[in-house]
Amino acid sequence: MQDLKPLREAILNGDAKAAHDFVEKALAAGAEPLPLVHDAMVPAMDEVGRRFECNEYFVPELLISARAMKSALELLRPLLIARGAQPAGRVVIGTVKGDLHDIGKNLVAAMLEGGGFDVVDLGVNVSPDQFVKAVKEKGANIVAMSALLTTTMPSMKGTIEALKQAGVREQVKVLVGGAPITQKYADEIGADGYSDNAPGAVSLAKKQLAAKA
Ligand code: B1M
Repeated sequence: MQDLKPLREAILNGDAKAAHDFVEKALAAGAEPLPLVHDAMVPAMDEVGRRFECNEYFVPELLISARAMKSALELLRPLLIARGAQPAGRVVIGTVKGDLHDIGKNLVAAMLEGGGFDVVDLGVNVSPDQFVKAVKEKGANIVAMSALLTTTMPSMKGTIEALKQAGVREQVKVLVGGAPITQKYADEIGADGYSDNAPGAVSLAKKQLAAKA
């Protein structure tokens, strides 16, 4: 069994090139993709999340670790799909209508991917109808919305209403986040969960799906 410590370290240190090179060489030497993900990369991202929660890591460290994870995953994704690996769930994510802030949303999307989720990123300025359409087309079981402006927060409520009207509200767990969002607001609009950070969003998504099963 290959020593996976350098891959774990590369992700913890946010070294995208080292992570990518390690995976490339490991695959060329005949390594199976799944253990690389499950035994090194996902635990490394879990550790990144833990360090973030105890203020050892901050947003810049999250961003570079997520980028390293992404660059290694790009090599692995087609192989995992070909081997029929089941994603943890399928998430449709976007920044709500009227809002163009995407740094936090991108971080959440990358961390969710790192956590084994299949992520459909709709980008920014996403209308309630676009969320509904994506849920139907992609068969998502999680909708994750981000808002950074107090003026765009109501679009989260609008999206939940649109999901209800389209008859798909029960199919999905709705998770919300972004600087002005609070647990109180999430409760008021009928969301299933709220997180104030990206690693927390991954734990929340896992918890919500486990509760649904
Ligand atoms: Co704007 N902006 N901005 N801005 N901007 C804020 C948000 C603001 C607080 C600045 C301020 O006034 N102090 C303010 C909002 C005030 C308010 O609504 N009360 C503001 C404003 C007013 C505006 C404009 C209106 C300015 C103007 O044009 N007059 C305009 C609006 C444009 C629009 O969206 N329609 C605007 C524009 C911009 C830029 C384009 C210049 C740029 C965005 C670039 C980009 O995103 N590509 C920008 C930026 C960079 C900011 C600040 C400085 C930083 C935001 C950021 O990226 N934070 C911001 C001030 C601030 O927040 N300190 C500000 C880092 C990021 C990692 O954190 O996004 O909070 P965050 O994400 C976190 C968590 O919130 C959580 O996890 C992430 C990682 O831990 N999270 C989720 C986020 N989404 C989640 C979803 C989940 C779960 C967790 O789902 C489950």
